[in-house]
Amino acid sequence: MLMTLWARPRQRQAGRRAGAVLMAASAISFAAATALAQSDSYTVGNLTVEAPWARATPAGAKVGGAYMKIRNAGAEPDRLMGGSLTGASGVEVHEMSMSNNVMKMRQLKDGLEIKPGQTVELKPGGYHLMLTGLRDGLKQGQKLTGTLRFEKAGTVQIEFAIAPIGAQSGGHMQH
Ligand SMILES: [Cu+2]
Repeated sequence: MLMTLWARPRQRQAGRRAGAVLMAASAISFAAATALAQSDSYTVGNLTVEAPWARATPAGAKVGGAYMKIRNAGAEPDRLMGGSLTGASGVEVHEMSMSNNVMKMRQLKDGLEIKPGQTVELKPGGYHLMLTGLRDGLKQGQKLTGTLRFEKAGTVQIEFAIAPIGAQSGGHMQH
């Protein structure tokens, strides 16, 4: 469990670096990179939400987790406050961390800060959106739709791809 959690971010960072090189190349490749991101990327104000995904739940589960990357290209900090999703009665911003070999989870009541120029990643074992009161659970291959709410940028409509139970990443973003 621990090994998996720690091994993952390295792969993802490599992907991010490749993305940055592509963006820097020219206006033409910038357009290409934007086209590649397509439905995987949502912009609201100075924020870009990338590769949102959720994890399928066992049948009957009432809670689930959703993940994404959020980039702040602005000059002011903003905060992810929560949102609303079809099929879930609540959406909370949570942080998971290891303490004395025990995974602990807490709600970030003041939201999750995204500093200017920073990309914050929500991922299994770390920051995540906690979906509560799921009506039918989350099924692999389906889409989860709704909105995210930011303190300054406001709300944005979003669609989460649903990856298999136990997935450590969205999968669809690894080309
Ligand atoms: Cu949680």
